[in-house]
Amino acid sequence: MATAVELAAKRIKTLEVQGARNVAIIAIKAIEELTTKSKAQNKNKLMNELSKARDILFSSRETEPLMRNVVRQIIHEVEKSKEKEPKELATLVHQASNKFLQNLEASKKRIAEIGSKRIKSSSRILTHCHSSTVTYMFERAKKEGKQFEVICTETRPLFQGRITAQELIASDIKATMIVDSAVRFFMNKVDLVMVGADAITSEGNVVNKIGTSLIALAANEARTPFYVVSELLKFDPSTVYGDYEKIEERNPNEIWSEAPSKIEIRNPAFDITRRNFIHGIICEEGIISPHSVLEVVRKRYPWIFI
Ligand code: RUB
Repeated sequence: MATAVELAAKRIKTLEVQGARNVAIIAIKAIEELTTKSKAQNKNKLMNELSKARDILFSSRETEPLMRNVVRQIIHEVEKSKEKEPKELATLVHQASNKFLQNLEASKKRIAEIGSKRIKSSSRILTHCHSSTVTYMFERAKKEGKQFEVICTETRPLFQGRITAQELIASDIKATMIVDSAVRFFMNKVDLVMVGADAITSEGNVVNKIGTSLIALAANEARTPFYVVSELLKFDPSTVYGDYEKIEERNPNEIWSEAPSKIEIRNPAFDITRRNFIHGIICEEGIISPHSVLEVVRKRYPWIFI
């Protein structure tokens, strides 16, 4: 029978659970379940189980630094603890997981509070893909009584834009769906672009759903402000030490399932938007310049660099 960790990894891989926050949350819960159900007799055995779980979760999707940061930190806390009893260590994991879940929730609220100030009643905003952080911010602005409008891209090949559109109409926010290639057509008709993030690099570049960088170029050309709405825990510390953020390449079937065999299909899931095209990163520390991101992360989350 599949373990909680294997099940979580499968749900992440198949995109049943998507978006960096949701991926991190399900991974945290799976690690917690593993330790509470573990039959490990000693700390060494528990550590083995945890490192296997980490490998399974990390290989489910490549471009998920938020998940990696929190899972790594929870395991690190177990490792450095003087406690030897697996039961006590499970309690420690439970506490650490809860702390992370609460922090993620608090960041989401703070980001919504800050970001919604950039949304006016008359605003028309373009977004791409489905970011739970972005839609939560829109819901907050709506609750504040603002009558704005959101243009959602379909987000081929897997149409996550439909999830965004459905969530928006459920919150009574006016939503318009467009194909991805219509972005330039609408760029002069929107006041702002607001997108989520999967990863933030040490240079302040942002990795998000494929197509985001093209949208940023179009926004730049049309002089439309382009904001990234994201927790700072999506920062990837390995980029400080020279690594490039890995870009997940998905199954070609998602693009064309019955394609002629001679055609090569490429299906990168994410792309990189250069910091020069980003007006600001709306995060739990405020609206910051992408240039200052490393400094802000060092202050707020020093443990991320372990
Ligand atoms: C989702 C995506 C989202 C970010 C941010 O891609 O690119 O914009 O993950 O989402 P996928 P959130 O559907 O391939 O996971 O704000 O929810 O973390």
